[in-house]
Amino acid sequence: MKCRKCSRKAVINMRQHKLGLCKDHFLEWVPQQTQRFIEKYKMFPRDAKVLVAVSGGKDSLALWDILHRLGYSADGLYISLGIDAGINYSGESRRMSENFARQRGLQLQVVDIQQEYSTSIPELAETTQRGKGKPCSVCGLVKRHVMNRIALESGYDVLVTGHNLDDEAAVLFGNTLNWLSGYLRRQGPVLEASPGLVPKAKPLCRCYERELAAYALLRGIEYIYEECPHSVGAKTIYYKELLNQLEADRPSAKLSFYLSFLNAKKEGLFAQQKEELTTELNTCQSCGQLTSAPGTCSFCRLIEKVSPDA
Ligand code: Q46
Ligand code: ZN
Ligand code: ZN
Repeated sequence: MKCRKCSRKAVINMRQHKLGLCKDHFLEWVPQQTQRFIEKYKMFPRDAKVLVAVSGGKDSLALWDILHRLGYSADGLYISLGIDAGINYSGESRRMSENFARQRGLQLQVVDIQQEYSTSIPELAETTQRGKGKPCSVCGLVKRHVMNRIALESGYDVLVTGHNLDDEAAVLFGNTLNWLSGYLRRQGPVLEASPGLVPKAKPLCRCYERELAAYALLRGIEYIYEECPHSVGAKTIYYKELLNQLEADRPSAKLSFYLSFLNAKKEGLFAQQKEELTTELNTCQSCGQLTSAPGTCSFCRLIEKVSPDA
């Protein structure tokens, strides 16, 4: 197959776009596409101070690389969760993130949960029983809290994450199967700012995972190949497999599923649903972030359970 733009040999055939590209044109095309989506979904302006949530995996490092190449002021935030599970997952992913930043002269902030809060995600999950031993529920809560805290403290305009189309389509599939209208209403490329919360954006939400893996490889980005060991058995992985089967028979099925959803939302699906009341917000007595709970926020209550003196 030949490159659509220069007739050299294509390194990637993207059946979903009916497009084959050579290495140089593919590495040009991915950032161009990302820039197009940033503008189309009004994610953030050219001069925004951007904080990239970095996990050491291909998607978040590719996103940081792309934003850097596009000329954005983008710093990284890595949260060390204390997950080992026999493969030193947190240690390795931190090393990949730090190497990436060092090699490119980029700023990376590291928040080590063990150091800051004298606990780890597995310990929090075990002690609090939240999520019945599965740490993903506490992990999500901790990450959201820390990301928002750092973004607010350091004056970032937007927090971006490396969620790709496969992630978004799988989450959408799960939300639709169960008609979780509250989640469906909030799902999208942008989560706008609300009192006490920095806006969030997903600039790669229309990029296939396969395209990002190819981008990372061709750009020579070193990343951690292993997924978090706790993701094994997650429903989203099962949904991804199902959607991959569908995509194999019908190229671009994932993309049209996601785009049709965004269009339906734009045309007013869920418009009747009332916004959750956000007026009753209190300042957490412990950390100062805004919370709908009286007294302390759910993050601080979680930490208090394992280290009452923290
Ligand atoms: S890091 Fe955390 Fe994920 Fe690992 S413990 Fe679950 S939520 S799977 S994105
Ligand atoms: Zn070419
Ligand atoms: Zn708090």
